[in-house]
Amino acid sequence: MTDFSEWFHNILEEAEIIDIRYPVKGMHVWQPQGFKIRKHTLDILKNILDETHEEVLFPLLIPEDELAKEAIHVKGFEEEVYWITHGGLTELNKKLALRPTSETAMYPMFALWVRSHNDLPFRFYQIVNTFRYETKHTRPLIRVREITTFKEAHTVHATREECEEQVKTAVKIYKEFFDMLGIPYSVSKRPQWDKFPGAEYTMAFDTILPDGKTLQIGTVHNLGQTFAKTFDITYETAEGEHEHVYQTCYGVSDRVIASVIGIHGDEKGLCLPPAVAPYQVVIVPIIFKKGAEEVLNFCREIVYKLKNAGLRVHLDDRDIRAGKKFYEHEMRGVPLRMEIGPRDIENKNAVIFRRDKLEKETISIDSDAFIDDIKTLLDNISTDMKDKAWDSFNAHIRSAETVEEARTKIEENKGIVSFNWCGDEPCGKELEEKVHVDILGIQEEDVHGVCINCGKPSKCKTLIAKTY
Ligand code: P5A
Ligand code: ZN
Repeated sequence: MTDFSEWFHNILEEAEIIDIRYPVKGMHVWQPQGFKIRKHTLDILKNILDETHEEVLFPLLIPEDELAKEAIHVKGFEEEVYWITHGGLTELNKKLALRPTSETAMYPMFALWVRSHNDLPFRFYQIVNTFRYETKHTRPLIRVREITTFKEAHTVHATREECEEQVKTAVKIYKEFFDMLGIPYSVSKRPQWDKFPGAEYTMAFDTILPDGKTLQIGTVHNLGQTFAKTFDITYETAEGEHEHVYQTCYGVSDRVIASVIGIHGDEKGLCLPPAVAPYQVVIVPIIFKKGAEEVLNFCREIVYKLKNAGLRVHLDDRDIRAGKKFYEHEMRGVPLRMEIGPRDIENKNAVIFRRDKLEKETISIDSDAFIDDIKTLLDNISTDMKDKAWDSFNAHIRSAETVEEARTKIEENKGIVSFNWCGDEPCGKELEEKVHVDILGIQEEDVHGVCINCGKPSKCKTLIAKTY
């Protein structure tokens, strides 16, 4: 992949995922293929969340005074908020914000809902669109002004310990989610100057795209009692006293889908993990004039059996050349293709093509055992794709002993470089300037060494990268 950006734009168009021609900057159209990938991705996430969270749906509009209540939060978002000022021709006496995220929509309601310690903890989530007037270069799915797939979770707890525990749980949840998609990640604590506005601290997931730049694909924030105090969210303890709650929130976006596309794709186009592929198996009948109907009927039977086994299967019986079909399904990233012709039926075989390895093999379809073989193959594809992605990710993480070494390593092949850093803000900002990178965050605390920039004792291992 010589130019990732170009590849990414082309594949979104060719595979009919997103149409970027919508005439508002940073806002795009999900096409049917893209929508299916999105749906399967969300289903995975919802399955995990539904075990411990409840889904809710809040309004899109937030009154100005609520948004403005939490000073640090509003300051962080002031340049990114879209405002509604009119209803028809009438100027509104209270402006309404399009949610950039939903803390200030939800928390006034939480204040009404939380009563006693018996109500806690709360764990809610919603999947909605949010709006951010991004001023940096917009890119489909990666930096958009309408985030169409914003999964935000918000939790409320009685104690600081429980809140802290929830941050860890949320990190586990996202690890499980990304693992199912085969997306590699690093988890680090963002520096104080880069945390979510209003949070005590932010844990962030970053992945590496094929051009070596990192993309923040998810964040988990410990909000402490900041919002609880602002919105007066209190509960009555067992002893009848009123205490402020502790909160967390965590979110992922369209960027997850961008990562699935970008990380697994290759020169032939998409390569989708079976978990999110619209079709996991496509069957291409190899038809000659004689015996066409027999082949088709045989294929229909195979489709029926695989569908019954819970797989997403499609019979491509269009009247076009098989080669054209192969090209198209490869480009669209279908994990497995089965080719069945008269010969195969005779020999009770099928030719199987694995999209990830671009390899063909022959399997027996003599008995229904082939159904389990297909399932095993799909599992192997998932595992192999994940391993390949992690190998590439790990190859892009290197350590440095000096600032010069960090700079060289970043310039040579981007990725992530780690080193000892004192943790002080002025030193960190100087480092960012010197190496032309961003500090992603702190990975291990209690590291004993010296800061590679200022020589002071170093308290932590830090990750830097060129970021999206
Ligand atoms: C957590 C959920 C929040 O908004 N409030 C509720 C918290 N955090 S965040 O870090 O600001 O955003 C969560 C994730 O959304 C992605 N993201 C974006 N994706 C596409 N386009 C954008 N303009 C955009 N902005 C943020 C990031 O992955 C981020 O981690
Ligand atoms: Zn330092």
